[in-house]
Amino acid sequence: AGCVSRTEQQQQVSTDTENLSVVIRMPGVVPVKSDNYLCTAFPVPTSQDAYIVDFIPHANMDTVHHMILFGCRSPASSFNYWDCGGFQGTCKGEASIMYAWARNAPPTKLPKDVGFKVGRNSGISYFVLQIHYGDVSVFSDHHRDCSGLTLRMTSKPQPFIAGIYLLMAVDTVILPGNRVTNADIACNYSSHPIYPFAFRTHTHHLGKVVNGYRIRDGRWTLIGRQSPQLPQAFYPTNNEVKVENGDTVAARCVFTGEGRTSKTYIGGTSADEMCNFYIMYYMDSKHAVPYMSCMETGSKELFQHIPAEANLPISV
Ligand code: IYT
Ligand code: CU
Ligand code: CU
Repeated sequence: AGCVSRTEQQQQVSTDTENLSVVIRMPGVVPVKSDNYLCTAFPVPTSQDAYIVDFIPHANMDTVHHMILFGCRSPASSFNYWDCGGFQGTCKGEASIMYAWARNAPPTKLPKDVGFKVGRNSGISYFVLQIHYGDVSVFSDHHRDCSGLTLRMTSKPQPFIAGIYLLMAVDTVILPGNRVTNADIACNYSSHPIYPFAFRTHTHHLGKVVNGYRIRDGRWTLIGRQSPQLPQAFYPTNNEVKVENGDTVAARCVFTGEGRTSKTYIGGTSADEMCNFYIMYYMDSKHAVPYMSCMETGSKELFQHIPAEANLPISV
């Protein structure tokens, strides 16, 4: 869908001196196997600072399982497109996730006056679009796919900067047959206030539910909870939860080892697991920090107070 010539398709449409639209699409690809992950890169079209203020997906529901937009200094490959499911990956060095679209999930909207800052100063010189193609049998007619998205950008400084706080477990081991394994993550927050407005969960097949919280004076306030078996998009947060200096940010992933005959570790393949809770926030642009992460294991003492809902399943 949406395939036009390469020159036409990867276009920048200047609407006036301030506003710019960038169209990022797959260059007419034919996935060759089910669960193919393909990536394409696109340079940020300006060396000055620019702000992404809206994402408009162009994805074919029949073929695309999910797509993720990353920002980085340089892409993992200089080809038109490449297989980014395996060792090659998306970016050379650090990658930051800015947008996720998943089949059957509502699209994420940035709040008014909020933008993702890109451009050489921000360390984001390239966009890398990753598309997970699901069932490949729809390509038996060899048609080409040009799914992707349009970024609406402006050079006008935004009052608030969007950012991502990633909580991830690094040392979880799930024992075979074990009915419940919790992966607990927590970090003290010691920076300027952030205002979470969307969240995304990610595990592989063994994840049942993932919850994220702010803890203040011993009180746990839910930022978001979701089943990672539902489409892994960014969902709006349940409450307006401001996170500020002195708070703790925490997450729990609930896994089951049922159906496995050996230990499952954190890793990149679908036989491994991951435990991720992404918080998309905005922050006053005066002291914007666009990317933060937490990889500390939460203590037993802290997590004995986690609300019981954290272990309740979500129907899929
Ligand atoms: C080991 C793990 O949990 N990897 C996650 C989180 C992660 C994301 C990014 C780690 C790093 C990153 O630069 I961006 I280091 C992970 O790979 N998650 C996948 C995608 O890579 C985004 C996911 O779908 O959430
Ligand atoms: Cu997918
Ligand atoms: Cu993963």
